[in-house]
Amino acid sequence: MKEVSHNGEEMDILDLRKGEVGTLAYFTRGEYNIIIVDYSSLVVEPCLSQVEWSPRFCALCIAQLVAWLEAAWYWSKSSSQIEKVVGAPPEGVHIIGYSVGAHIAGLVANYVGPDRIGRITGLDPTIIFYMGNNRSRDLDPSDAIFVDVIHTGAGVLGQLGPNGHVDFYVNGGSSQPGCSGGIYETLACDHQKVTPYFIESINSKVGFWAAPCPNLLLYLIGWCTADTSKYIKMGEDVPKR
Ligand SMILES: [Ca+2]
Repeated sequence: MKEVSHNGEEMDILDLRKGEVGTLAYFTRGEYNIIIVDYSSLVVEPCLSQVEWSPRFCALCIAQLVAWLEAAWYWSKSSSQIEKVVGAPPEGVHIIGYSVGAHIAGLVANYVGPDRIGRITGLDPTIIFYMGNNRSRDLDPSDAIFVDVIHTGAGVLGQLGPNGHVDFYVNGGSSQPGCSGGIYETLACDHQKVTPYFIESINSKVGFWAAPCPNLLLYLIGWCTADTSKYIKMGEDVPKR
């Protein structure tokens, strides 16, 4: 069960259109139940003041959906009248959120019951509205059994992190190749690049291989080399431990 949360803004990669691109990628891979959460009506530009409360509202609605799926799952398992199990337990749910949506995925944890969400994938969690040490306000490792995060605009439009059990910093995490133009366009491009990276990881035959690095400085000066045995895949097929 995949749930995709997105801003719904035309400029954002994981808008409804891109959510559909991701959905098609999954369907090429296999059978999934995918639910796209569109909360664009809660954050209509330029009135971004709603962002103070709308992520919590959206997270509450997603938590209700998770509870409904769990109830349906228990009911169908115990019913002699139902041949096929429907719904899903919380540990079978994978929430994927981009930018503000990454934090919404984390906020869902504040409203679900004792059974935690199976997996949350945070795509460059935004820095704009979530700063501070109160991790109930943003995405952190306690929000799901497994939290993986990809950073492409870290420290600029995205949070520095770490936000998950594993955090990937693509090309150092802050600046991506192919992003140029004015300062705003470049920064937005870095932030948005995360979604095509993740979508490509769903069906990539070669995968995005990542190596551990102690810090950004060592990476930048080229001193970050790791044994190939320590490489892991980023994205959909990230190892869950
Ligand atoms: Ca949290």
